[in-house]
Amino acid sequence: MNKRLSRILSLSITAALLVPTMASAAETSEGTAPAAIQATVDQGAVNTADITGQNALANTPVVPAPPGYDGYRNNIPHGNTNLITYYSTTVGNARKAMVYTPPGYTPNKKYSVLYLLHGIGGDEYEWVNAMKPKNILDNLYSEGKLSDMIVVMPNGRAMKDDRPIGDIYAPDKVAAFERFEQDLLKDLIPHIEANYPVYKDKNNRALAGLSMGGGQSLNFGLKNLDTFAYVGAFSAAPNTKPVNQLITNPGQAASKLKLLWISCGGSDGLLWVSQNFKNGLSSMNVPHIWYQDVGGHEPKVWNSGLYQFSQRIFK
Ligand code: FER
Repeated sequence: MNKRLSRILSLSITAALLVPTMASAAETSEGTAPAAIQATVDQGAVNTADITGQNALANTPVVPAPPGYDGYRNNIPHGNTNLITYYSTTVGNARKAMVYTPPGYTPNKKYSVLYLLHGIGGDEYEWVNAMKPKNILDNLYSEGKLSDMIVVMPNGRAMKDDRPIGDIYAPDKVAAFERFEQDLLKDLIPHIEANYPVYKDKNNRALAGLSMGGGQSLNFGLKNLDTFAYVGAFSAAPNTKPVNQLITNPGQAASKLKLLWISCGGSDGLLWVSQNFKNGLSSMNVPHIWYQDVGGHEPKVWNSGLYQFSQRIFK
C-alpha cells in the first residue's frame, strides 16, 4: 500500500479513538480521581502505519505514572544537577542554566539533549526546586527506560534582569520569553554543544516546557524543525501562537517531527490553549500525542509530563 494512502487509512481508523485511560490505572496514580477527570489520551493523530518513520514509542499508550515515580530512591545510581553560565550575545551578558547529567555520565559517551523550559513565575531553578526532575530521570534510568541524555534547564526570560520579580506579566518580561528563541538557538545550544559530549543533530535535540515554557517549546520548536525533532508542551500558556501560524506545511511537519507531545491537567484554567492547539493539529493531520492529565496548573502535572515525554524521546 502506498505510504500516503496507508497514512490516511490509519488516520481515519485511529481518529475514532478517544481512549479513556483505564480506571484502574488512573486510580493507582491519583487515588480517587472521579471519572470525569480521569486522564485521557487522544492518539487519534498518531500514525500507526508509519511506526518506523515516526518514533515507535510515540504510538505506545500513555499509562499514568505509577506511585513513587518521582520519589527519591536510595538504592540506585544518581545523576547530578549543576549550575552553568554561558555568554548570551542576544542579551549581552552571561546567563545561567541548570544542567542534569545522568548516572554514570562520562565524556567518553555521547548524549542527546533535552532543553526543558520553566513557567512565567520561574527561572533556571524552577524545575529543580518546584518539580522532581532528578528523581524522575534517575528512576527512569535505573529502569532502563531512558536514552542517554543531558537535560538543560535555562532561564527563558531573555533580558538583562531575568529574575521573576515585580509584575511577572509585564509586557517587557513577556517579550523576553519570545526573545529567548534567539538566545536558545544562537547562544545556549552552541555553548552546550561546544562544552558537553553531545550529538548535534535535530534527532538528538528535544525541546519541552511547562506553561510559558510549553508555549515557547511549540513556538520555537515548530518553527525550527531542522533543530528539534521532539517537541513537548505541558500546560501551554496563552503565549502559544496559533497552530496554523506555526505549521504552514503540515506534511513537512509530520515527516520531520518524531514526537509532538501536548498535555495539560483537566482542571487547569489554561486547558483551552492545549485543546485548541491539539484540535488544530488533528485537523491538519499532524501526528501528535494529546494527554489530558489529572490536575490543575501545578507541579504534579509537570512532573508527570516530564515522566511521559522523557521516555519517548531519542528512541
Ligand atoms: C497568561 C496566563 C498565564 C499568560 C501567561 C501565563 C502571557 C503563564 C502561566 C505560567 O507560565 O504558569 O495570560 O500570558
